Amino acid sequence: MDLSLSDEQQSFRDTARAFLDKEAVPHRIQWDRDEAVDLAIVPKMAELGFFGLTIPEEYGGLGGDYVTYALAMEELGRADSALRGIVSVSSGLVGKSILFFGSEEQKQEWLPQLATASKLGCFGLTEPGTGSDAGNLTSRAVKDGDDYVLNGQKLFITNGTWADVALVFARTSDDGPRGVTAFLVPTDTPGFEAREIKGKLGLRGQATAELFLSDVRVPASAVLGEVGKGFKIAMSTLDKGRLAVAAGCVGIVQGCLETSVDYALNRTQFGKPLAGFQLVQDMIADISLDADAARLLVWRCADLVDRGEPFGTAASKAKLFASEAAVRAANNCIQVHGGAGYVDEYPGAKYLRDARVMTLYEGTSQIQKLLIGRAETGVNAFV
Ligand code: COS
Repeated sequence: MDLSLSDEQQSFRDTARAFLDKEAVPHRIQWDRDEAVDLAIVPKMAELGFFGLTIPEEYGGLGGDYVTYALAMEELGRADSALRGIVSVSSGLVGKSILFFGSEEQKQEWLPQLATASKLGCFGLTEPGTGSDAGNLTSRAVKDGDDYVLNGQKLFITNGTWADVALVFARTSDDGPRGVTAFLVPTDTPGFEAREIKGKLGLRGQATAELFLSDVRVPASAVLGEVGKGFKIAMSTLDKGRLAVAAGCVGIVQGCLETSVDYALNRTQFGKPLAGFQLVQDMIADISLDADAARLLVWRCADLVDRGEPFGTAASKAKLFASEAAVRAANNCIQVHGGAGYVDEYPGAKYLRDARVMTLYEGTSQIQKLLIGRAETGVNAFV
């Protein structure tokens, strides 16, 4: 399905796919079993432009559009969602926050490094006590002379143990979401500790961590944007993050489609290929429909971003549909494969385990529904 993609967009997608088919797909099972991707792939991905895609050229990026970004995220999701997460958190959530809310000095300092992945970032919003209710976070930042001193804990932080800089959201006053401020914290600051969380169902190749902040002292110049505006930074950045998650999910669905078709054509039962059975075609048709529908929602959202139109609700719709579709498609994929689908020699099992978190992080499916419902009715169900 190539809906009016430019030559440059198609070319980036083709190059990305060829690269990932060579450098990631053959290794993803081992990375998953080892619970760690080989980070040697990160600079190679950066060279291709994955990290700098939508960062402007003046800050060391490619200055690309969001449709191309969505294509890149789709290819990463098709190859290995663990890699997609590294990119979309470091250059997406962290890089975009700095790009849109940072001072010129912060942009000059961090963006060229994030665009080339010489440094990685992590996004410290979620806490043990606040997941969906992010505006109630309890980590604190107290002004002390020209500095701020941060204390608190963050949970389920992608890239947490790999990151060089953490975008930490902490409370500077007791005013709910309006009392939250964003800080750029180098992870080698004394008092900052990251511990990897093991035993995840999926995304096992990706470092997910718990962060501990004990009297972490940063200068006032570490504040990103304005004091008390951190929640807005988090929310508007997550709108774009949801687009990236949704695009990655399209890649999962696409991967499920390709492997299911391949298996159905080559596996023979009752004297004919599985593809000749109507009930197998039924499952493949469902995966194909999910791929098209999810991709169209993603491209619509990316196009809105590129045209400077409001896109928050479109991002929620794309994320809601694509993440649920990814789980559905992975289940269908395993069903097409029968017993073979249950072992990781075939990609369906990993697609399912990786897809499962997509309906949870960056806003659960229920949060997306309430955001869509709020946009449609004007009634806020969160109060
Ligand atoms: N862009 C910019 N500003 C936004 C925004 C957005 N998308 N969404 C909310 N805001 C602003 C509001 O305009 C409001 O500003 P004012 O103080 O000027 O009125 C402020 O932020 C508070 O907004 P709201 O009242 O909606 O806050 P809530 O606490 O009700 O937020 C939800 C509710 C559920 C929407 C929010 O907490 C949320 O998205 N939760 C999910 C968190 C999440 O995705 N976690 C995953 C973390 S990364 S794995």
